[in-house]
Amino acid sequence: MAECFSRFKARLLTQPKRKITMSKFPIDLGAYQRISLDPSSNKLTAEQKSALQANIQLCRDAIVFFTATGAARGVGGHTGGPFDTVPEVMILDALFRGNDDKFVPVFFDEAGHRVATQYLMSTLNGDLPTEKLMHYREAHSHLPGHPELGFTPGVKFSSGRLGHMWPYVNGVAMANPSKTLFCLGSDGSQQEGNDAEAARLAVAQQLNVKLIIDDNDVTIAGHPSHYLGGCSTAKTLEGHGVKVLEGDGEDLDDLYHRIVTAINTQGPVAVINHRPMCPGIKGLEGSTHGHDVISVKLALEYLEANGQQAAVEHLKSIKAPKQDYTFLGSSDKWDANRNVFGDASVAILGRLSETERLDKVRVIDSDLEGSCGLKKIHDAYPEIFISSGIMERGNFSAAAGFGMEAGKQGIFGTFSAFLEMCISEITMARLNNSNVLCHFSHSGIDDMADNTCHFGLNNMFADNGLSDGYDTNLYFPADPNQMKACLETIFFNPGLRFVFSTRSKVPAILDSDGNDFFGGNYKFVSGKDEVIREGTQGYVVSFGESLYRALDAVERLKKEGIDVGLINKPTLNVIDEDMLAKVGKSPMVLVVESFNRKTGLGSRYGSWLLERGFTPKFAHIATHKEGCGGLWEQFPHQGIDPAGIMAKVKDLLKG
Ligand SMILES: Cc1ncc(C[n+]2csc(CCOP(=O)(O)OP(=O)(O)O)c2C)c(N)n1
Repeated sequence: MAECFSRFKARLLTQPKRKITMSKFPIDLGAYQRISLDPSSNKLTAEQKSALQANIQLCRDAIVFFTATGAARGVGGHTGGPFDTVPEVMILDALFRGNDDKFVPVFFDEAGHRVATQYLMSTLNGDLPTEKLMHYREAHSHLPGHPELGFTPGVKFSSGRLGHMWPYVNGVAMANPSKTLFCLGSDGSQQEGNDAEAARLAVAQQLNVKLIIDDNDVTIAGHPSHYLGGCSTAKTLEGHGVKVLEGDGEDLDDLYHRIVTAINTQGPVAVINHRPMCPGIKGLEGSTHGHDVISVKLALEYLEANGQQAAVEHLKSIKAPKQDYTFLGSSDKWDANRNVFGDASVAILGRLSETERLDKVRVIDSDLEGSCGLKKIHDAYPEIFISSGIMERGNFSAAAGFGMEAGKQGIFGTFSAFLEMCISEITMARLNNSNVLCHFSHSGIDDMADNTCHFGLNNMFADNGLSDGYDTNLYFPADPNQMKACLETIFFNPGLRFVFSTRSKVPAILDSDGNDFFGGNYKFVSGKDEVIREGTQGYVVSFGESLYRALDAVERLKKEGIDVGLINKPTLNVIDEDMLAKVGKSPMVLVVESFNRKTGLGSRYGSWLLERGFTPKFAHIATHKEGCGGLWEQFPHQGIDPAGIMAKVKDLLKG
């Protein structure tokens, strides 16, 4: 860590300090008061307090403004979390100043979605040009939805998966035994089991880690006090032996007093700050909507009320970019498969009697019901739905336990990125012959301004059992019609079933006559691949949201006289021997996917061909590098858009 910090210092020294230019950023960040605070004094003077209050107002205005540029561009983001924690960040910044020997001066944050804090502080520290803030979450701006070390000037750590930072900071504390460290936390991140482990280690080792927890009783899908009734962050931490200092996060004197008390107390201390989400923002205070990016409308009202007219004008001038490419071979009807999963499940469950549903099915959410389609089931059949916390491992296992008996089904859903967290639980569920239908939305990289830590790349890890094990099937339907058909076939099958979808919408795939490929009497057959287009010069093999892009490439190649075909492989992990032979005997095979190039379909498809003696020209293109932020821009960035696919096919045919 020491080396890591000296690398940063070196970078800061070698980079010319950029002067904060106020010409473009419409809020005068030059007004920020660089005060120092001495932790040996536990009371703020009137001057210190008024400087802090001014800084808090300035930074809250700035956060509302520049996160709202994300709303205006359609790239989303988060306003409430970073807005809430401004008072504690301002105090820490003043404590860090002039106390290098006492602190590791990093605003480690468990809740990586509060990345606006990091960008703002990088700007105030002179590492990031101020006007860059107005490109928050924009593609190629290097300001992605979560902090990425080495990617954004001034950002000093990577974060974004809740409950992953405190355990890490414990280690940083071990590496810096003479210093005090801070870890910004939240009532959401504290729900992860990892934090319970981190608490025990910090207490046992008396690590000098100070947790500064924003307990605003808001996460994405609801209020923890409602859906996790009986749980208290403070009591949980006390139970682990952590000293807890609870109070009102908006009471500056008390907040300061508790922070310095924590500093002056040896060992781990949690400073728990109660406040409503988005205090003082009309229309958002106390609301779960405050978790997301503020709407442009509310931001304009807030900024106007605070006299930030120039910011208002700038916000009004932003136009959202649009993708205007026309994809050949697919319809102009687009839909979000993550919601289609919910609709199709509701339709299927509607065929059961209420008693049967209650007896046979349980759906367990992990605070993402609105994002991954489970909300549809919640709304239709609340009696079988459990709103649970941000506890993917435990929730998956609960779903698996419910599905232990033949004929019963656990249903589980979250983002694909967090499938990586559940691998061990998946193994144990398999060894217990569990029946679980999992929906992992936000797979791959499409529309992922959240960027690299939220990419759903390692989904093939779900198929981690032995060949003689209980059934595990992985499905990635290519369009809404196929999603519905897939669920009709597999919904009540025994074993573990993983269904993937993307954050983005997908168009309906068409046949050569322009009809819905998966419409009419189409029936989904588990384990069967499908010829989308025939070809004589070889095949592109693809699935999910990459299929319509590959189809566009194939159609365009055909127009150029290159006759390649397209195969859809909706059951990702099961070999369709007939199709493999057909493809294997052709001159060329290119696997196209948004999964990790190291662990995706392409990483095994070549072995499957070779094992059977097939030796076509072979390549696989997939996600292979850190994301670029933004939305659809992620595909060309990884070279898996139609242009990238066409270029690779031509390359292969040449070689
Ligand atoms: C391991 C993990 N699970 C789920 C998510 C998705 N997620 C992002 S923020 C969030 C809710 C966070 O609530 P909290 O940390 O209290 O933040 P606040 O709403 O106060 O901003 C969830 C579920 C995630 N980032 N990481």
